[in-house]
Amino acid sequence: MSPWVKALKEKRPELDVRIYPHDLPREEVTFALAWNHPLGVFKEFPNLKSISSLGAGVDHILKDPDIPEQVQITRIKDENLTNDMADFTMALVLNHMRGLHAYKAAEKTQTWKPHKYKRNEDVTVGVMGIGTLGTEVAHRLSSIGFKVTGWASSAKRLESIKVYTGPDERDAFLATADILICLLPLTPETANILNKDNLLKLPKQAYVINVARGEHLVEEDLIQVIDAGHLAGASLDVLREEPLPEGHPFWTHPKISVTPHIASVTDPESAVVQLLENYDRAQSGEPLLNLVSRTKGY
Ligand code: OXD
Repeated sequence: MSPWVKALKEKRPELDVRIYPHDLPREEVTFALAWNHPLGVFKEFPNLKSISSLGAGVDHILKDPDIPEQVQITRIKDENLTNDMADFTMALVLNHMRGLHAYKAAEKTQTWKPHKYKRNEDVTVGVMGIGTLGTEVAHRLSSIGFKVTGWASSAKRLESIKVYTGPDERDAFLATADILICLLPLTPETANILNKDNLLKLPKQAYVINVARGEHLVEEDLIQVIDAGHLAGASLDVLREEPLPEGHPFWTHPKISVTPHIASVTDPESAVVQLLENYDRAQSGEPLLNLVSRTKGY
């Protein structure tokens, strides 16, 4: 049984849960849960009220042009998801700060060579995307001594963190980020934002972490900018094509680390509580939790 069905049934045994496309009376379905669904399928469900993403992102739903206008879209906001993201980005930042990749590589040649390191307070981490996840990441890094800046599409206030706003302040933000963490939602405005022009606006020897979506990054540009010596390297948890294809240059690039989209994985047991709450709200016509704006794209 899928872990989602198991978790839903444990909390609400009487709920009729079906898995697409099997045994699914199309007109009876009012509430759908989705992750990378086959595009166009939602047209088949005339009484659908709501679709919930099974993760924090909704780009995989919004890219479907055939979702009827009245269908509401929600996403998961969950303490575990948020904490896991903050833990993972801190691990990547600290790994980079102390050069652990380089020591791992040095084991191959049995080389004992200490490197100098910087202290947290001498480094600025720029967080791109100050939503639920970005806010927690920014606060956590600030709590362990980093200077932290943020960039968001609309004005945001965070205690002791300067948040730059919109396209006009993007260059100024990029210039602050010794380590850049991308946590943006994927929208037409943010796709390919990690391109050569913007990567070159980061300080020399900056480090890039992408835990948002592969489509934010122009892959060839990243390699060029690292190989030209402008960037120190990158950690990528999300890729344009997942799994990353065999033979892709990222696998063997000495300054690029790849992880298989595991920064923060939704835990069905904790997430089903809000899914069931939204299911009840959708049935009774009440406003849904964690609703997404289809125009904004997040
Ligand atoms: C998400 C993800 O959106 O895991 O939750 O990428």
